[in-house]
Amino acid sequence: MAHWGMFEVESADGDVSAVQPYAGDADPSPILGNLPGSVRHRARITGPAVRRGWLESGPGPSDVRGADEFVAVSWDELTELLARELRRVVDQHGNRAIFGGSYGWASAGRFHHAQSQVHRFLNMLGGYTRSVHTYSLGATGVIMPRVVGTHWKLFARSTNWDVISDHTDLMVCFGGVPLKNTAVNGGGTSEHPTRSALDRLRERGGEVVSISPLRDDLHGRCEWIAPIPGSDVAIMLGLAHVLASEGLHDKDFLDLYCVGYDRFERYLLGIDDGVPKSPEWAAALSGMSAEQIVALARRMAAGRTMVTVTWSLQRVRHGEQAPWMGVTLAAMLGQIGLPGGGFGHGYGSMNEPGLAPVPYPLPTLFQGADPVSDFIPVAAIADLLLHPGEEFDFDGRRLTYPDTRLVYWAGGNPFHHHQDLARLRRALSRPDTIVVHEPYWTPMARHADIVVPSTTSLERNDLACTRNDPLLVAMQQAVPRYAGARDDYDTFSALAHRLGFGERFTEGRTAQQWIEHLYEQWRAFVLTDPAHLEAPAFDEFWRRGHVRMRTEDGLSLFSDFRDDPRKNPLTTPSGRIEIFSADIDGFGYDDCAGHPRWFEPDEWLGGERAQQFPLHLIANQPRTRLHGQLDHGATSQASKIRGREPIRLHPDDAAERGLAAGDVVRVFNDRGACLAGVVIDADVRGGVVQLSTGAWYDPLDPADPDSMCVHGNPNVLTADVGASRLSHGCTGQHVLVQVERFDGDLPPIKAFDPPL
Ligand SMILES: Nc1nc2c(c(=O)[nH]1)N[C@H]1C(S)=C(S)[C@@H](COP(=O)(O)OP(=O)(O)OC[C@H]3O[C@@H](n4cnc5c(=O)[nH]c(N)nc54)[C@H](O)[C@@H]3O)O[C@H]1N2
Ligand SMILES: Nc1nc2c(c(=O)[nH]1)N[C@H]1C(S)=C(S)[C@@H](COP(=O)(O)OP(=O)(O)OC[C@H]3O[C@@H](n4cnc5c(=O)[nH]c(N)nc54)[C@H](O)[C@@H]3O)O[C@H]1N2
Ligand SMILES: [Mo]
Repeated sequence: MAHWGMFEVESADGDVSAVQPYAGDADPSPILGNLPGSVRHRARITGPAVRRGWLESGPGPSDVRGADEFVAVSWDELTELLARELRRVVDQHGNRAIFGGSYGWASAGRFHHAQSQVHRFLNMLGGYTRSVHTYSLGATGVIMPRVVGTHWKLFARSTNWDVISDHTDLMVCFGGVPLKNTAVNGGGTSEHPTRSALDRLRERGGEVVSISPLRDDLHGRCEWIAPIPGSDVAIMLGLAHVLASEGLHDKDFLDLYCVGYDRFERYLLGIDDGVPKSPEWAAALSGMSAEQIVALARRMAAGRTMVTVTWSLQRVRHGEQAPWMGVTLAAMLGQIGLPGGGFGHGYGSMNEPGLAPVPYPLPTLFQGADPVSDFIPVAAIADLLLHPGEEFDFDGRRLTYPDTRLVYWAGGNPFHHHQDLARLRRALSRPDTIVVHEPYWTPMARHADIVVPSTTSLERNDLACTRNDPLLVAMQQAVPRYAGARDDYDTFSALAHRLGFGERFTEGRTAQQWIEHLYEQWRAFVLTDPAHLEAPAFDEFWRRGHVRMRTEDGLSLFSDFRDDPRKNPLTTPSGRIEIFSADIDGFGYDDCAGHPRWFEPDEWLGGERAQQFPLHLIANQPRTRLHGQLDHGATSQASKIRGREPIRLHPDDAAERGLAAGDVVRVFNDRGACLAGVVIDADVRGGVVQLSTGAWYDPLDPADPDSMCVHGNPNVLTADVGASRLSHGCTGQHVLVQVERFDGDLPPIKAFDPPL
């Protein structure tokens, strides 16, 4: 099992030679094509390594990280060095000086999950400064609990795809329903139902409207509307204005199930600010016509309508507004909780939304509690390192960045996930020591002082399952461990023994004993469920390869709340949907108000900055891989152009710049530049270019933090600013750029060659 699906492998010479998708998966992901040859790829880390400057001069800030040589050390030396350094930092600076960063997707698998391992280890060490929320859902994770009492239930207990196929008349999809993203689910997935669910909806006569800068964000027949990126909230307000002014809004629903509609309506109608958020107003901002907006609003009110918002719409500045306004629009239609109506967040963002949940807890490695109270919103990593001691706002609180001496990373890649990589490189020069566990020489591993080689999931046994998939899977080791790589668990066990808490960390179990233990804990629980399907003893489970769990089918999001709002209130302060939040209003932020509203984006075609950088770059998720993982694999490499990441442009934008398909271009703004390979495509809106994330950062001059990336990583261009003072969510999805042909000698791609 991988995050992108279930499969079986054939192996030869210690590597994967072929991959067969699970027979029960009707729509397996092309990402599986990256696996053959991945285990023994030259980008693997062969053994423990320490940066030469760190080894020779000891811990301390350094601006040669990322450009230095490495010295091979033995595992015993590595354990000794690392244990001593952890002890030093804790004794001299306290546990809060350790940032246990480790945001990232590492591998599927419940036991060898790198984040669980590193957090458990650091908790037992006495704690660490941690991060909260995700790059995926930074704004949603803060705003939606305040609006509907939860954010995870929006996905885990979302309206089921079968219910949508059977009941929805009109699906209005902000951000489309990109099939490419449904390949992926955190922790894995055994089925991919989105394509067939949309087909069945249309066969029944249902209609789909996709509002997105890219036509291929919706597969199959649909009405494609391509407004100016970043204008979605204005469009939703325009639609809401039609509903309110034509009396098409459901006043009973708003009275019974919501609070604060009146406050919001004053804003909508322009009563206080003199600016009605009319279809004409929305048209001027979005490039849609006012007639189009009026007609769409009337259609939405005429039948069973589902409003969906992809996660990408909140990965921008003011990212709170799109999901909040999406819920508000759906509340005005009055169909939240009805089959096929209401609101959805993340259909086409991840496979999970629309899949039936498992009604019991999953096998989970206990991480313990963190004795340190300091934390940061996850996307504030560079701010943390650059501004120790400074105060910042987060979700109504005033917090302080601790003084970080040691960064401990296992299972993620900040050079994939973070914005403004030049700024990140400067931030990474600040701490005394950076430790990275990685199977591969990613850019993050190259910026480490202590490099700890990890196994990949193919080299070890594990258990896999997720909260919205019927299968609990035995992930069986496919190939022997590569060279000097070790399981993260073994590394942490050795360190814990050296530091005096080995027994507590391991509880005396080997990895295989842990897997069996986690399974048996789960099994004991499942056996108490009278409706459970199967729960064989461990040996039998391991022989069969998987067991099938019960799922709750046919869900409609918030139907229990709708059925009985007194018995099943939302966990908001009012128990209802907060169209107006008195709490947020009370924070007095200038970039997030008490109700959803339009804020002009920083990076968009409607603003002044577009005169300097006239193309809107969409830095979305890659079709050919998961983030930066296995960028060297066959599926990912097949999409590259002269080794560079493809950038898609509209034919008019290409013609204006004299570009032909297959050209290499320099993509740039005032933060940085990268090279990319041209694909010309009329399915991209004019004025928009699309360059997915995930090409490994490959600076022309590794010693220069501002160096051009020769490979096509869009995060050299994106701004490192939070969504707002409320959430500080990641804003990497949008950035303004200019593009010009690159006629110089093409620099080689060095990202996959190990450092000296
Ligand atoms: N511009 C822009 N930037 C974005 C986004 C965007 O939309 N636009 N999206 C953001 C989003 S939603 C996300 S989730 C992030 C993703 O960012 P990340 O999750 O950090 O990216 P990955 O490449 O998946 O990094 C996972 C790393 O774990 C390593 N790994 C795999 N297995 C193991 C293991 O067993 N042990 C250890 N120690 N390591 C292992 C892999 O080799 C890989 O390098 O990116 C964010 N960045
Ligand atoms: N193949 C693949 N699938 C993945 C991942 C991966 O790396 N590879 N990563 C997974 C992860 S961790 C996450 S969090 C999810 C992310 O899920 P999302 O954030 O939803 O995914 P994206 O592909 O970044 O964006 C979806 C689409 O939104 C559209 N869009 C962007 N800006 C705007 C806008 O202003 N308005 C409108 N209307 N549309 C806009 C873009 O055209 C884009 O294709 O994807 C998951 N799925
Ligand atoms: Mo994500």
